[in-house]
Amino acid sequence: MPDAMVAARASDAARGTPRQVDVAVVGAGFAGLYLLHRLRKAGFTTVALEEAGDVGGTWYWNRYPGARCDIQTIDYSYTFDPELEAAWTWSEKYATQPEILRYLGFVADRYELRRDIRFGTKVTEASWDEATERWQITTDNGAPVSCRHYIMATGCLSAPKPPEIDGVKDFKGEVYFTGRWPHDGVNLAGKRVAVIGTGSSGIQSIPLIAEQAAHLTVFQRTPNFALPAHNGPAPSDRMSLLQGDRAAYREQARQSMAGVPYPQQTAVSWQLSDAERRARFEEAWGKGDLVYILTQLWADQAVDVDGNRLICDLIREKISAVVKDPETAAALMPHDHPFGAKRPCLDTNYYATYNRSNVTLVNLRQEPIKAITAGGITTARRSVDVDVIVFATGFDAMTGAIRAVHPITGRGGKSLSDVWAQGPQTYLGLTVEGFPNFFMITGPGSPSVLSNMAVSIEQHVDWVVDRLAALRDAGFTTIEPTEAAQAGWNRHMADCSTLTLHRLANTWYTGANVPGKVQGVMPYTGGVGPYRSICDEVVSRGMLGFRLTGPNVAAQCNDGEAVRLQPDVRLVLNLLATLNLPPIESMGALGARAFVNEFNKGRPAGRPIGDVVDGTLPGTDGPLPYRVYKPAAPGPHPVVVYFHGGGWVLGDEQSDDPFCRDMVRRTGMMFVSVGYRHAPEHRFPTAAEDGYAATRWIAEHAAELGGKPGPVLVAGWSAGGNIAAVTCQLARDRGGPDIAGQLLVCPVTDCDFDRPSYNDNATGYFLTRSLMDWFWDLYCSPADRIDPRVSPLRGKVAGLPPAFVVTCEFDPLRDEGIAYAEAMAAAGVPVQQLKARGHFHSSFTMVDVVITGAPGRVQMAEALRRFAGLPPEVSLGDEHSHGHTSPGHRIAAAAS
Ligand code: NA7
Repeated sequence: MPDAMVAARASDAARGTPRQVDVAVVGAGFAGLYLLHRLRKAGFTTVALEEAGDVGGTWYWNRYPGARCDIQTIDYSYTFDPELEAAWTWSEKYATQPEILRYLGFVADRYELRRDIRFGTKVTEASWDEATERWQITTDNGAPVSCRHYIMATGCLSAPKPPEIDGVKDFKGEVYFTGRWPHDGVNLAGKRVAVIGTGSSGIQSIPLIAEQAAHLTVFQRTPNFALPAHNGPAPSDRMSLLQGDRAAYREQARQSMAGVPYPQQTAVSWQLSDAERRARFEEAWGKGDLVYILTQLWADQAVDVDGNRLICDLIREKISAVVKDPETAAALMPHDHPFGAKRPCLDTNYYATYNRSNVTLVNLRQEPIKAITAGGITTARRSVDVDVIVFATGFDAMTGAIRAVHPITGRGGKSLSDVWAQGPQTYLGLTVEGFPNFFMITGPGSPSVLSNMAVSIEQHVDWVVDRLAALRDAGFTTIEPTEAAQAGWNRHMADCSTLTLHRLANTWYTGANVPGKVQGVMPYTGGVGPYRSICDEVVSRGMLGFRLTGPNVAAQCNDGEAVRLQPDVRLVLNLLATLNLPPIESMGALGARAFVNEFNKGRPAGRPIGDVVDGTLPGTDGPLPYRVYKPAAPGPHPVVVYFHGGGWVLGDEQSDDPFCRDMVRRTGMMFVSVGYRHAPEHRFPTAAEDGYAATRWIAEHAAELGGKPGPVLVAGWSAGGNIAAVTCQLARDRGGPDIAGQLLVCPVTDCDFDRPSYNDNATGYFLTRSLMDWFWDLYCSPADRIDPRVSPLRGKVAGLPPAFVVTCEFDPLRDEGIAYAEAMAAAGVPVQQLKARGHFHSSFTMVDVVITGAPGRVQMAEALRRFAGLPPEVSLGDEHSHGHTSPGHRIAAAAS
């Protein structure tokens, strides 16, 4: 039939009577198939619109040689039906594309899903009709569809990216895209082949193409980390875990960070010797498992550049051990991104392929492609004649399939492309404000591609279908997220993006692979388990952040943000809640001290620094212990006198060890942590007077301690912040010592419990109102509480050294810290404040756990250096070590 006739017939159909369904789904891959099954079981009428000729999604299109999954297949499977699990056995650890496609066909048959799928059908437009509260969908094949709910199950990597290279049309040979590989295969035997691109598709296909081709030339722009898959039967250790307790295995995957049941690593890299690290690495290398090597080496591997660099070095060693030509080996070694920040690959014989005489690597960093010509590819240095060009150049990921494929018009004629012009905005990665009854499975803002997709897909589908059923049962016909909820999710996304190193690489995760695309970390980096718990919490809090309406029911809108805490603070607090600890104040002072000591033992040691020296100094009534923390660089360094936290009752000169070490590394200054005496044995004003006496002694003996003579600085956290603040007032009033600046982190500044933060954060954030009550009772009689030596806010605040005051949103002490900063500023003291959003009282001292505290500590270090008259450089940790501007950071900055 001529094309024009087909088009005419299609457009006739498009004008026909719409087919009415409850739910229309786009896509019949992993997500679409499970959606159809669940929707049907929940009693909804449905249709799935699928461009391809059969089910499979990604696995329908990506048929290039060597295409396989790279999550172990026993994990990359549906888990919703134990009978389905029993009915299917995978033949390999990593199944091939044909086997996965057979599996999806098997699933479609088993649940008779094909009858609700319209194949060969592309959606051409989708619009929300306000009057009928339905989506109107037109397609290029068959009648339009009218549906109450519209669900995109379009996958994250389904819109291939154009090659963006001049001259493709001039090429006279064969052209293939890995993502659109011909169904009946391609004969490459005896041909000169070019592969452009070395992502997963390139790395999987190159060894097999090299075996067939007369000559293969690989055009590599960015080298990638690849690990041997060691494919074969499913590993017996994983199989026995699965078979031993299938339900528990699956549940652990659902609660895990990446959707594969591996535990959280606790050992940090600097606690392990070189030999121990190498042994762990070799074990991981031998396993051939991406999720294992990405998560099981050491706790800081994915969050800290130093911990990550150790792995990069070890992988580069492996590359140079395999690839014989040193120049080729060097070109294959990634240096521009942390391991895991760009999607690493699993391979079979990838690096060894470059030892073949019929394979050439062209390093496009040294000789960019100038053009594709009739006969081949011309770079800045050579022309390569080829018969075939294979583009393994990737996808417009995450948003491409949703945004670019067809116009989606929501409420008030708003187009999704316009709404997302500055980057995707979603609530939970599932919904978009202004687009009622519209859902995305594994959309931007969901863990999707940073997880085992099978686990994320099941979670998303279950959540969406359960919600649709609940809405229907309650008489609601529309659901839409609110502006506040969506803005909150975007802030949370930006907070999460500071947790991991993904922001430090130019990848399809950030949109950097598509010229002109707005950049930012698109998948949710906070982990599968936490994400699931947030989705569940949204439901348990009355569909928080959604507006629900229906013709015969009152509209419902419980507006608010799903997560206001920093992601790691949320994890810490949830963990503490599950421990069900007795309140510290119920333990008595001795019991509380024993508890805190025990608690601190479980925390990793602080990072290595130059030197740590213990000593004692003469206090007013006898010796006081101190601990000196020295930077690695040769001194003398300015001296910071530090006072630990603990409510004047708990802690000692070692208890804020990780914080002191971190600050020493960042400031390049020397910290002297003082062991002042504690209540109830030594009540007010002992701690204050000890603090002042110690500061005076340390200032007088700075040189002996290895520090720089001259003014000192003071710093402290919590009750230690109180002592630091008081010390500054006493030093001003008692003729010295000279103090160049004060860093007050969540300080106690006043005895008044009436400020809002004491009520807002009275419980639930570890430091409670009742614990503060107890501390005050042990330290200070009611009559003494207004004394400025314990309530410095009640003292004279003029003439104090410049201050940096840190307060945390979810801290009972927040408002008194702010009040002290404001009072000092009003009195003419130079004051800078950091009001830390989403943080709690311990955020900045839990250095090893609350990763999102790092930028705050950078600011503290900058302030201390400024007070000491040092140039502003501080060690920032991760952000700048790779010389990247981070898209994630830009978003985070914009959101805060
Ligand atoms: P990827 O991972 O996006 O890889 C695409 C590759 O193509 C990558 O090496 C790109 O280099 C390269 N590329 C893209 N455009 C060009 C141009 N214009 N010139 C030269 N080289 C180019 O896609 P894949 O299909 O391999 O894998 C996608 C995902 O599927 C994978 O991550 C797994 O999750 C499964 P760049 O790195 O951008 O410099």
